Amino acid sequence: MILFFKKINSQESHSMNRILIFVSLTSLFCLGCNGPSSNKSKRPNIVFLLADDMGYGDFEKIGGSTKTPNLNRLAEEGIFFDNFYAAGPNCSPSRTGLMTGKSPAKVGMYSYRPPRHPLHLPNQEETLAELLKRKGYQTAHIGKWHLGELTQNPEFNHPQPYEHGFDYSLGTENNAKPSHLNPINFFRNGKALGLVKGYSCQIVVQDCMDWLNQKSNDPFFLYVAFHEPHAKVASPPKLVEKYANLPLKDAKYLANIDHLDIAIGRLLDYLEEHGLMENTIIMFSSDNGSYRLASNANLKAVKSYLYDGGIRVPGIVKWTGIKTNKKIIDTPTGLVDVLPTLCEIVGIDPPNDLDGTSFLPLLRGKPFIRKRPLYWFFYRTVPEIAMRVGNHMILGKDKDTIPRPHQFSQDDYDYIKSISLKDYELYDLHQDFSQENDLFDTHPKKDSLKALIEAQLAEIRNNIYPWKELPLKLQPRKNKKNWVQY
Ligand SMILES: [Ca+2]
Repeated sequence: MILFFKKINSQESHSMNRILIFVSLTSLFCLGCNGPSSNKSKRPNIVFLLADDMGYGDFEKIGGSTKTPNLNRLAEEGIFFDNFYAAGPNCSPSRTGLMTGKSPAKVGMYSYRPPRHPLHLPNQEETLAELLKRKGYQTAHIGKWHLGELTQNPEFNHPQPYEHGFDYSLGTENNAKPSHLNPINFFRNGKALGLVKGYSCQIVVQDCMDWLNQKSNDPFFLYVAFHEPHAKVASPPKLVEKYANLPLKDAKYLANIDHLDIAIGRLLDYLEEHGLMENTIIMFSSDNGSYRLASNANLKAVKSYLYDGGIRVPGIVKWTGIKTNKKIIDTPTGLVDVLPTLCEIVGIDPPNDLDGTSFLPLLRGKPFIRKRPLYWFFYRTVPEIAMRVGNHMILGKDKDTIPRPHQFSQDDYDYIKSISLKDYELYDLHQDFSQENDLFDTHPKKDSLKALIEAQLAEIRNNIYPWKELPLKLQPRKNKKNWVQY
C-alpha cells in the first residue's frame, strides 16, 4: 500500500507542487525497528553522497522535471530535510563546511579555488574523515575534491586527501575534464590515471564498489563527491532523448540528473545486496543551488548568490537508527551540521568552535536547539552575507560594485577586511518561499536581527584568515555588472 503525503506550498500563487513524497506503510511500520541484534553495538557505516550544483528542484519530488527514482526511494525510506542548506553558494566553500562543520569563512575558504592558487583547506583543520579515522573507520574520498591542489604541487604544498584523513582517494581536483564523458584528469592516491572511459558518475560509483569490495570489517566512511550536474555536462544520448521536447541544453542537464540518480541506484543496490544497508547511514545533498534557474523550483536566484536559490538544496538521510515518524523535516539544517551529527551518532567529541549543530535530536524525534544561527558569507555577489534565524532569513548588503572574479586576490582580501553593511533584506521563508516580500523596514525584530548579522560580519572581518602570497590584482574574468541584480 502506498500513502501519499502531499505538502502544499504556502505560496499557492506559484501553483507548484513542491513535494510529493511517497511513504510505504511498511516502511512506516518499520520505523523504530532495530537491525539485527549483532549490529546493535557496531558503529554504523557512513556514506555521504554529494551532487555538484544540483538544485532543490532537481529532486523529482520537488520539481517534477527529472526522474530520480533512487533518490525518491532514499527519501521514502528515510527523511527529507526540506530546509537544508549548503555551506556556501559555490563548490570549495561548501565542501569545506561539510568537511569541518564550520562556516567556510571561518576556515578562510572565501570562494571557489582556481587551479594553482594558495586557497585550500588548511592542514590544522580537523576534518570529518580524520575524526572518524581516529575512531577506527576506514575512509575513502571518491570524486571531486576542490579543497586544494590535487595531486601535490610542491609550489603550494597543499594537504592531500590522505593528510585530511582519507585512507583512499580517487578523483579530480575540480571538475571532470573535458566533460563527464571520458575524463582525463582523475588521480588515484596521487597517481594520474590519464583517460578513463565512461561517464564520471559511473566511474565514481564503480570505484566505490571496488573499494567496498576490498575493505575490512571495520566500519567505513565513504565520501562520494559526484561531478554531476556541474558544467561541462555530458549525458548518455538515450537519457537526453527523453527530453527531446526541450532545448538541447536543458535536455542534457535534466538527463544528467537522471544519470546521476541511476549511478546512485547502482551503489544503493550494491549496499543492499551486500547486507550493508542495515547498518549504514546514507546521506545525500548538493554543494550549492543550480546555475539553472528552472532547477531551483522558484527559489530566488541561482548558484553564487546567497538568496535561497544559491544555497538551499535537497537533504536526505536514511538510517535504521531514525526514530521519528516524520518523513519531512522543516527545521533548517545544513552541511555544517553533518560533522557534529555524525560525531554524536558515533560517539566522538567534536571540535569546539563549530558553526554546525548536531541534528541527531531531529532524527530521534526530540527537541532541537541550534547553537548558532546558520549563516553564509560570499563577498563576490550582493547581498554579501545571510543568516537564517527560525523562519526568517536576513541578508546584509555592502552594495559592492567592484567586479570580483573567480580568483581570490589581495584586493578581495583587503575588501573583506573593510566590508560593512549598508542595507538589509528580511524574509519570512515560511510565508514567502521565493523571497519576494522584503519585511525589513517594518519588522519588529529588525534591530535585533540586524545586530546579529552585523556581529557575524564583524567576526568574519576581524578574524580574516591569514592567507599569504595571494594574487595581487583582480583578474578580469567576470564583470560584476554581469551578475544579475535580484
Ligand atoms: Ca558546486
